[in-house]
Amino acid sequence: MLDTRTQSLNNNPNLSKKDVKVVEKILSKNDLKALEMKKRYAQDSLYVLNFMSSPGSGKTTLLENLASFEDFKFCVIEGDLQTNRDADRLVKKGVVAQQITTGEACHLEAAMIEGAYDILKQKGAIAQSDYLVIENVGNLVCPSSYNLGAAMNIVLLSTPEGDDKVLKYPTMFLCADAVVVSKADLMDVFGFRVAQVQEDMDKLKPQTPIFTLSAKDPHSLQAFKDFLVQRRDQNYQSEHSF
Ligand SMILES: Nc1nc2c(ncn2[C@@H]2O[C@H](COP(=O)(O)OP(=O)(O)OP(=O)(O)O)[C@@H](O)[C@H]2O)c(=O)[nH]1
Ligand SMILES: [Mg+2]
Repeated sequence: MLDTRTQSLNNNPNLSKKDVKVVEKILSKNDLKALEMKKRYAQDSLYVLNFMSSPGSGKTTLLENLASFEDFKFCVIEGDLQTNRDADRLVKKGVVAQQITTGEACHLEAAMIEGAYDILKQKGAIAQSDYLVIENVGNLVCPSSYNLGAAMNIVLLSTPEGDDKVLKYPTMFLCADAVVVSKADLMDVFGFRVAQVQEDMDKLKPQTPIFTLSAKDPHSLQAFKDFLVQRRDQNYQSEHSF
């Protein structure tokens, strides 16, 4: 039984059968590793969140702000092409964070998570956390193709990026178990309409929760944090197949 991605690749006249086989092999290897990691998260009673968005949408800022909640104990795996800057920012907030530098790769893969996870485990951070947040490489395309075994995939869209992105980048927003509209304080400056995001998500993936947050307004974080706690209590597991 071929999944929908493979079917669409098979029907793509620009790809030869050989191309399709190669793509299938790489994806299935990552999927197997993601399954293995999912079992490890469960053994460690860890609820795993995969944060994805364009570069600069506010992923790390959101994590910095979540660090102030006492009932949200988390550690972080950071993905960037280069530098430890994001991990360093979180360490300053008292969060144990392990940086992965991917070099030229525009996404994280499950095998990369495994290495960083082992280090967090050695540091004792896994035992002390209820949540592991994976901050994926800033990119609205590639990370949506790689399963990391997370319980939830959370996609941020910041107001300066524009309210038309959901249907322009459907593969990413199809992954979303929740959408966060970030930088709400800039909404009027950029003429951003949350109603447009809602309308497009209703077409693409109805009933996906949408949160509107601003780093300038700590109260706006409360509902989002409560939602994450509730999802963990329910042991909600994403049904998205990558
Ligand atoms: N006005 C405003 N600025 C914000 C908000 N959240 C983040 N920023 C700013 O946006 C810039 C990028 O934020 P980051 O948190 O580094 O974004 P990121 O998604 O982690 O970026 P990458 O890791 O590079 O993909 C920083 O200058 C933040 O201060 C917000 O709610 N309002
Ligand atoms: Mg970041």
